Amino acid sequence: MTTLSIDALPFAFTFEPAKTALVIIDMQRDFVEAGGFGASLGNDVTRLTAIIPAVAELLAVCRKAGIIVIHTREGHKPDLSDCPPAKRLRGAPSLRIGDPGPMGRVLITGEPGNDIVPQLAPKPGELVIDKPGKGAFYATPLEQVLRARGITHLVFAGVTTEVCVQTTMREANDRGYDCLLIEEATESYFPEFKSATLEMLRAQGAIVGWTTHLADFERAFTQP
Ligand code: TIU
Repeated sequence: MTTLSIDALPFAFTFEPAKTALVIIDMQRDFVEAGGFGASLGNDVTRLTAIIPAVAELLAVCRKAGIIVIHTREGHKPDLSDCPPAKRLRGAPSLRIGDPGPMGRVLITGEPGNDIVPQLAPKPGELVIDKPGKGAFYATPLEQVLRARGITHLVFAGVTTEVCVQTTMREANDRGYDCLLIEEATESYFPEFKSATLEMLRAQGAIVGWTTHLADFERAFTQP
């Protein structure tokens, strides 16, 4: 049994790689490319596109270490039966969920925009969880999958920090998982929301979880 310790905030994050999963949240074209759902809400997607190399590096480290990799995708069925009208009708986006856009129907499973970006494409054997909500535990088999594999610790990356990443970390925390978020591998359309989220997650003695830097995470695997 190997136990590793990572320099993290608010204190060291200790975990067994064999009982740990990497969860990459919603690194989909719909959020990180122009013409998708994120852009339709009025956001500048360039901040999110910029983290793809860091997420790819984290993914490579975890794959090499044999850590289970789980990818999530936010999206809805083509008939929108799993999309609450409150979600589709809220606000005044340039395109609503299900409308045809430059990358196919917005936020619909199976459409080009719903794909994970090619740089982070899942490998055979990696789990892909399609989710209708912001949290990856809501209306998905994620908890069952983690329990079946004996996972106790989760490493998080993806977008957006304060929406789907934070929601999923809170859901995971309430289910008893120790959660670590990699700072360079997550991003928000709003820099101030990212920094506030990092602070609130780790405040009060890791009330929701831990944060660390990609370099510190990598060091744990290279140190003798
Ligand atoms: N809008 C926004 O910041 N995020 C989302 O709608 N979904 C995710 O965070 N994946």
